[in-house]
Amino acid sequence: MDSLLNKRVWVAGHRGLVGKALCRRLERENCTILTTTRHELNLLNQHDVEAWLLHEKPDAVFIAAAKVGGIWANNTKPAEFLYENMMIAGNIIHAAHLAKVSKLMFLGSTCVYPKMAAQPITETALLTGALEPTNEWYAIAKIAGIKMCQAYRRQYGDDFISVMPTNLYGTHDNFDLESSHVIPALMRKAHEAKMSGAKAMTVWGSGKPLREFLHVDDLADACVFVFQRYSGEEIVNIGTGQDVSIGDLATMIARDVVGYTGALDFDSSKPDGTPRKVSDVSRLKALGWKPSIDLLTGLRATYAWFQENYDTARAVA
Ligand code: GFB
Repeated sequence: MDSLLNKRVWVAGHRGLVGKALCRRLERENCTILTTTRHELNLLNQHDVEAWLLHEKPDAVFIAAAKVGGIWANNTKPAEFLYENMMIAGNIIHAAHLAKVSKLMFLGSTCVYPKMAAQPITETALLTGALEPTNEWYAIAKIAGIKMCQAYRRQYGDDFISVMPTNLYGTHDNFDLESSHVIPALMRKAHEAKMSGAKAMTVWGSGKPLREFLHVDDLADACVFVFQRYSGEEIVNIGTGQDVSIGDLATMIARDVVGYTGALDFDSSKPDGTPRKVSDVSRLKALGWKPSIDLLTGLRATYAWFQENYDTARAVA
C-alpha cells in the first residue's frame, strides 16, 4: 500500500468540483497538500510547469485539472477542450517524470470510450470504436493523457496510473446553464421555475439517454483508495454501475429534490449525446471499493448547498 502519510501531495486543479473534493478527502491522510492557483502557475505553459515541479518536488500528484463542461460546451468549443486538456496532461505528466514524482494519478472520463461500446463499459473497450462526436475533442485529449501514463510506465518505470470517473455531481459544481452538466443545470432550472411560478421547465434532448452519476465525495474517496492500492498500466473505471434515464433524472430533481410540480418540456433541438454510458465497475469492486452516497441523498445535499450559495453558484462558469 502506498501510504500518503507525511507525503507532499500536489492536487492540480484544486479549485474545481473534483479538486476541491480531493483536497477535503486528502485532509484525512495527514499529508501536506500542495495547491497552485491559475495566477501562480499556468498549467498550459510547459516551462512554468516544469520549473514548478522541479522546485517543489512533490511525492505524489493528482491531475484533477481539466477544461470541463457539459454536452453543449464540449460541442461548441472543440479547440479549447482539445488544446487545454492536451497541454495540461502533457505538461504535468512529462514534468512529473523529470521531477521524479513517485506516484501520479491522471483522471480521465468514461466519455473516452466508444459511443457504441457494449454496456456496461469495461476498461478494455478503450480505442475499440468511434467516439461520441459531441465530446470527441475532450476524449482525444484524455486518451492522450492515459497513453502518456502507460508510455512513461513502460519506458521509464514511472508509477503513473489513470482512472475513469463517470459523470460527476456535487457541491461547488458549475451551475451556468450553457456550460454545465445536466444535474446542476436541471437543479437550477427547477429551482428558478419554482421560484417564479413558471408552468414548465426545459430539459434538453429526448430524455431517453441513460447516464450514470457519482457524487464527487465518493469519487474523491475512490481516487485516494485506488491511489494507495493500485499500480499498473490498466485503467480503472470509477462509478456506481447503475444508470438512470435523463427523463427520470429530471423528474427526480424537479419533484423529489426541488419540489417543482410544473411540466417538463423536452427540447429536441439540443443533442442527446451518447445513448448510454454506464461503467463496468468490476475492477474497482475487486480492489475493494464501493460508493456510499445514493443518488437521491447526493442530489438533496447538492441542492441544499446550491440554495445556500445561490448568488455565487449561479455566477461560476
Ligand atoms: O451532463 P451532460 O451535459 O453530459 O448531458 P454528457 C447529459 C444528458 O443530459 C444529455 C441531457 O443527453 C443532455 O442532452 N440534458 C437535459 C442536459 N437537459 C440538460 C441541460 O439543461 N443541460 C445539460 N448539460 N444537459 C459529457 C461530455 O457528456 O459528459 C463531457 O460532453 C464529460 O466530455 C461529461 O465527459 C462527463 O454525459 O452528454
